[in-house]
Amino acid sequence: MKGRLIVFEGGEGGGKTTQLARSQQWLQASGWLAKLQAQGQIQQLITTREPGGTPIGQKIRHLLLDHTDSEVVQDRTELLLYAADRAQHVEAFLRPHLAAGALILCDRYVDSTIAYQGYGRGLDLSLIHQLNHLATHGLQSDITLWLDLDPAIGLARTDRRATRDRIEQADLSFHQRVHQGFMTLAAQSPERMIRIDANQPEATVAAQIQATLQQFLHQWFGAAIE
Ligand code: T5A
Repeated sequence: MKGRLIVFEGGEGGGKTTQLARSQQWLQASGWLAKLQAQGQIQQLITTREPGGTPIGQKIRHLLLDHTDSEVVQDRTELLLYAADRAQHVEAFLRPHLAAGALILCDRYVDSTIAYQGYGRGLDLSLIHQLNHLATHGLQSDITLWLDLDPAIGLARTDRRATRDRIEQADLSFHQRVHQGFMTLAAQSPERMIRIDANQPEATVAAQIQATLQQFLHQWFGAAIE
């Protein structure tokens, strides 16, 4: 049994968390999950996120996002903390579950570091690629769904919340550079990174994602499902 890793990516307020939950519900309600399990193709469906997919990662997440001290988190510190969170997540969570045959829905992965710390903060991209490799030991997603939304719209959505985390507080130009980063990544690897138009009603976005997932599930397990 070989698990699969499906990653949801995008800028702030793009709807990843909402759509990841909807995809989980759809996989259960549509019967796909039950079929794959009955055929011995998939062991279980699990969801996770970065940062914060492990107990150690939760502590790192707190340092990264809920940091309220007056001390400024330096850009390279931020980069190393995201890499440390990922190293723990990959070894302690993703790899064992994939080896056991899980279908994993993951909120953010390596592309976020390239977009936020590389394009957003302006840190050296080749250094980030090396760090991503160190943290993942080469573990790549099977597909990445990029929820593409104008950063101004995404930030307006997160503005409705009572508080904004440290990265959401960065100015619009930072988030525009992050968006540029995701656009570049999607253009470089269109077969791995699928663009989803996130500037539509929630149900329309969900339908687009379901159609994409359906296509990949057929590709991966098709013969056994027909
Ligand atoms: N980060 C992360 C890095 O800098 N480097 C890294 O390597 C990694 C891994 C993570 C932060 O860390 C940064 C990126 C982030 O800044 P987080 O709390 O996980 O922090 O934050 P986000 O992933 O950005 O989560 P958000 O909740 O801000 O955005 P989502 O998940 O994309 O959006 P969601 O689903 O919560 O929706 C936001 C709001 O919009 C509404 C929802 O109801 C919600 O109110 N909404 C819609 N409204 C209208 N139309 C739609 N289609 C809508 N879909 C959702």
